[in-house]
Amino acid sequence: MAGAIFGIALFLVFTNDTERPEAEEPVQPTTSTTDDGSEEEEADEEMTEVAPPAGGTTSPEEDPDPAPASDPAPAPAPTPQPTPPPPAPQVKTFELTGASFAFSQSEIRVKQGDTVRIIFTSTGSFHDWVVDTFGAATAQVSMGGTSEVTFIASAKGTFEYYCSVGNHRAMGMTGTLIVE
Ligand SMILES: [Cu+2]
Repeated sequence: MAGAIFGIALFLVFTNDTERPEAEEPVQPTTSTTDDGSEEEEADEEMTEVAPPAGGTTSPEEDPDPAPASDPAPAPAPTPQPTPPPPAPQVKTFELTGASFAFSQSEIRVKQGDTVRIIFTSTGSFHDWVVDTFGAATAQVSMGGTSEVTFIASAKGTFEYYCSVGNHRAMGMTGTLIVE
């Protein structure tokens, strides 16, 4: 297709150059009157009309260039994603039971910032589960009862949890909460 167009353009250019002198020569000698002048104008118009198509093919190609140039401008939209924070805090659930006078689990280990959920069930008499530092305490429940408490382990360290009923703490109903 392009080859054909190019060929036509070449043909037009070639024919223009070659026909021009031939067309002018026969016309000029024979035409000295006003009537012939009009013929010359027609001949010139044909020449000029033929020429534009050759040049016309190049102008449309130049127009599209400015348009795409403006498109890339809005490209820098993507914003760099913030680097993900260190391991996201998790909810860590522990199910403990308490009897007289001990907890089923003597140590609980979590990471700082973790949300700690304690589900405490008494398998003995009246008991609860308490950590003073984080203000965490379940309700006091009797045998078979369950109570839970949720808190955030906001500080690192080793903390004692215990049963606050009677002298159960002194009787050894304690455990260790380790926040790393
Ligand atoms: Cu107790």
